[in-house]
Amino acid sequence: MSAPAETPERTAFYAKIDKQNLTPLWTVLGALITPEPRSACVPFVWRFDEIRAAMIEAGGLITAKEAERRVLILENPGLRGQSKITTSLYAGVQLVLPHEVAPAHRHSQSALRFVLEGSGAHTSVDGERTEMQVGDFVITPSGAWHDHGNHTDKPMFWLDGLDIPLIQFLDASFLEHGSADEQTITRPLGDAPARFGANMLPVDYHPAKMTSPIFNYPYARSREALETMRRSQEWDPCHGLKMRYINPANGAHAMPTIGAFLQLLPKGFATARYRSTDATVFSVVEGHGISHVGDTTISWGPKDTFVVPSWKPVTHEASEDAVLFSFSDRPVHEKLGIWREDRGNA
Ligand code: GTQ
Repeated sequence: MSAPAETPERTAFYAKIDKQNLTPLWTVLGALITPEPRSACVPFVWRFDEIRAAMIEAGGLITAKEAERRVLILENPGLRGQSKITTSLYAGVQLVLPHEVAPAHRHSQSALRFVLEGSGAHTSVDGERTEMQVGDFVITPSGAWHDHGNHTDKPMFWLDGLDIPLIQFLDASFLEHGSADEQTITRPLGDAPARFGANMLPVDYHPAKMTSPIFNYPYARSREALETMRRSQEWDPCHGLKMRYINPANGAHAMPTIGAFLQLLPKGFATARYRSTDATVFSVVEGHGISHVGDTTISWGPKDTFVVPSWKPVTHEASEDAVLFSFSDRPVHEKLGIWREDRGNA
């Protein structure tokens, strides 16, 4: 449906009411309410070796402390200048060099980290530290104090995913800086996984937050789960073997605004055409392959990041055993009752 034709009388009327901050719906309705999602977000891949080289250069230009967070934002080519990887989500690659600290702060935005390179650097969340390994999925809840540090002798790189654009859209951003660079540690290493990650909960535990009390989901455990499950040879045509990271207290997504997933595609597996309303960011953990996203073909390998916009049909083909981490705003769609998927004929 095209907009009604312009006539001299209509044009004059639009100009007159414009001064009253009024505008006719019928000229914009087709762009406002579309038959299906029409996103400005485009399919794209960032290669880790290129990001890494730029990050090392950034490491020579600014310290983590001066930058607060030394991050290069992965900006979607269709959304340049907006600090967005999808319409609702932000992603960046963060570098913490040996003996650096990224100082303590807290904000209303929820954050995830997915570790790309390095071993043993830490993040502290509300008084508890966790040491990070490649493939670990680490979260900082909305409102939680967090600082990052690296006591190892190697640089540490991770992918950050935050709901910055969503919180910006809602005009709900709050930020506070800590009184010291590093927050006081009040709980021993491993406390949260013991309390909440052993298929038990403290008997009188009542969740105080919508975010999972687990803040590190170690790759070793998640990977082992996939490896054990593959023996059953029960493959989903669209996803291979795909798992969802959960809040163990209620089975919901680990965070209220961002869902995260880990999937295994065995060598030679080609997924069936799939689309969903939640634009999704993928981080390749293991293996090489290609994905067709709409009309775009993306080839990928370990540590590359690629994006699938809302409602763009996607297929993945793994040329060797592949593991993909991904995150999206799916929990928001689900809570609003607007999440849709299309599994084609699968
Ligand atoms: O580590 O707290 O990539 O506050 C952007 C904003 C990371 C962080 C980002 C942040 C952080």
